[in-house]
Amino acid sequence: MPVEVTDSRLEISHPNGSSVELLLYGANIISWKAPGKTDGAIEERLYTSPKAFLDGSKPVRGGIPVVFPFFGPPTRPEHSQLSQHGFARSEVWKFDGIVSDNADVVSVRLVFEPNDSVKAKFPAPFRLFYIVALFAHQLNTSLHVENPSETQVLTFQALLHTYIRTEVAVSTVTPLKGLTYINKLKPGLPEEVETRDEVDVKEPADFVYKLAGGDYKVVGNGKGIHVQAKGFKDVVIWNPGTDGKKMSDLAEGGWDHFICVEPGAASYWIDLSPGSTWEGQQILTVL
Ligand code: TA6
Repeated sequence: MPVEVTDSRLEISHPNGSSVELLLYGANIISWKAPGKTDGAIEERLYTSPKAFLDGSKPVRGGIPVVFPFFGPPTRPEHSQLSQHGFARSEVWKFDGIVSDNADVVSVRLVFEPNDSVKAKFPAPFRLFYIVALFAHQLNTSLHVENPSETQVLTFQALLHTYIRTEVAVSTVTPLKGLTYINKLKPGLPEEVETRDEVDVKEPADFVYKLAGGDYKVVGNGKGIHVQAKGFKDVVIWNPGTDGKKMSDLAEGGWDHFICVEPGAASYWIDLSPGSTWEGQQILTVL
């Protein structure tokens, strides 16, 4: 069966053996297994901490968390009752059907409409759709934000907080040289310009690159993932390093095995006019 649906998860299988495992909680992809283009060995391409909470009690430490309606800690009064990175990653989404099922791609759609709990803390009307499309060597995830209001503008941020599995000691992200970035580890300092041809995260990193171009490669030991983004102007590069010891849901040394490459609207806000829909897409391809 290309798509197995249980009360809490979706399992998507591609004819070539690739697979995706997704929790309805947060529409959080927790696993993407795909073959390399040369050796054909099917490997896990994302990092989900072995200590991640997968029971819906806490946002998942890993995979591809969906961030909406804002990135980072709440900074606006209308978000004062919400937690870091908003609620999309910690609410239960609904399976909304299979979009395609053929030899090339198996894709599904999920939907989230505000429940009473969300409405109480975030009264603006909205609807979210999330399309997950599994190809032979590629995983596309697309977030659609609908503004059903006839009068109100919907203002939000959105980001896909992707944990790319890779060995930090030998991995880099390119191309980021020349981009302006906010160093979140040095709050209050002016923005900086990236001077490195290749960015590594051997030291803790929490960088919001602005107007980043939407085409990145994470490579280590000759293997890696091509990350393309559409609709998301920024990209966040994060790894806590040994500060990860303070995170109860990040396994010891887990920080050595991922780089978060997060296409997003992180440094700017989107104003979605009444009756409109916005889309942000991430395309992950095995190199
Ligand atoms: O995307 C980077 C970041 O904003 C970091 O500042 C760090 O907080 C990370 O997200 C993880 O956030 P979380 O709420 O999942 O612990």
